[in-house]
Amino acid sequence: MSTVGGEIFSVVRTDSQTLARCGILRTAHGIVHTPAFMPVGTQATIKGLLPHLVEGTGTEIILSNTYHLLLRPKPETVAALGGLHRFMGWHKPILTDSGGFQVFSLAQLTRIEERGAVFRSHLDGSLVELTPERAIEVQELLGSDIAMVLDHVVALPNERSVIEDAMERSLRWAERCQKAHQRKDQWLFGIVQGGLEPDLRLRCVEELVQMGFDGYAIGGLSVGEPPAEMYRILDVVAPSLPAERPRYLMGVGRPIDLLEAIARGVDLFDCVMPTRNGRNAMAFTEAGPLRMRNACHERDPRPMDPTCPCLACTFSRGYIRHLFMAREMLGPILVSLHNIAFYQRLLRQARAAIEAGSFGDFLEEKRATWSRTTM
Ligand code: PRF
Ligand code: ZN
Repeated sequence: MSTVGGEIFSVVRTDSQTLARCGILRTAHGIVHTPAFMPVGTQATIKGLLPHLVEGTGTEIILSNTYHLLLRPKPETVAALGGLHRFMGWHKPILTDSGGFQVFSLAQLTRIEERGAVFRSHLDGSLVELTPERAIEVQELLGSDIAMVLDHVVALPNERSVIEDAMERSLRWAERCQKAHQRKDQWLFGIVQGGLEPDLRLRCVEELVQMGFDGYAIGGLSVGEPPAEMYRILDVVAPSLPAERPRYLMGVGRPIDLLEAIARGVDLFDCVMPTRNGRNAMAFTEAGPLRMRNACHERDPRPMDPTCPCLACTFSRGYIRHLFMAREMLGPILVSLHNIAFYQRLLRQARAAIEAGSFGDFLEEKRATWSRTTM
């Protein structure tokens, strides 16, 4: 089969009904089949799950966070212990986010200066500065396979002038990140900002592509806007990015959002939803979400999802409800595991539909099923 692209990424198949594509992403710790979903390991752990359990779901790449590891245990400590892969016992690809988003969502008292972001640690209140150069240094110390540039993220809705200012600062920071970046075994992705303004988004794409990154992320979405607004921006941004480079939609999202974005040409995703909701007793299933604390599960012998091959689905709904009611740690563990397995199976199905040239039909079917649920 003919392939498009080169060293980092090859498109192996394009869907005939949509802009969806299947690809191979190559990293220093192995390949990733795209479209791919990255479970989130914020603090160098996918909460509650051992690496082999995560691997058993079909996960080929995970995400971790510069912001958290910068504050604790510190990147120099991780480096002294052999880098992030050895530190956490995950030997497949890792992408690290730059801290841009976490500074704006978690840190108290943020001051954005041209030099960088100054914030108070959410742990001990100490003042920390994160410059583009430090964000790269931290990610090089962690030794992730893919590093992200430091960006300036603003909440939506917001004034155009605020969005424009943050987008332009993100471009200047991206340039500084590119200059600072040295590791030859680590890819560096640019991040497209520009809110819900198509012309700002396109200007940002043009400038980033001019600089030339290994891959391109779409940031600043799923930050308070309705899903339809996000899809409208993806319609503009995704096709304007170079076809032979991976496209990553940051922090998205619900199962349906992933499929809608894949149809628009996105290759890579991360989201806390499967693990966060799992810890909170919400299980994703083919038939819609289940709330495992609900009394209706008390004597239910069925697994959460009878079509799911995961380890958690060898147990009954009644047992999992009991674990949550008794506040046993196995409850959050099992539902997190199941939810990651659900996401990975969905992406396998999406890849198979693209291979078959029928992703449009697959998406239509899922839209119809899930519009009747709260997924
Ligand atoms: N920038 C970075 N990380 C992110 C985002 C962003 O805009 C988002 C927005 N959904 C999630 N994570 N650096
Ligand atoms: Zn399951």
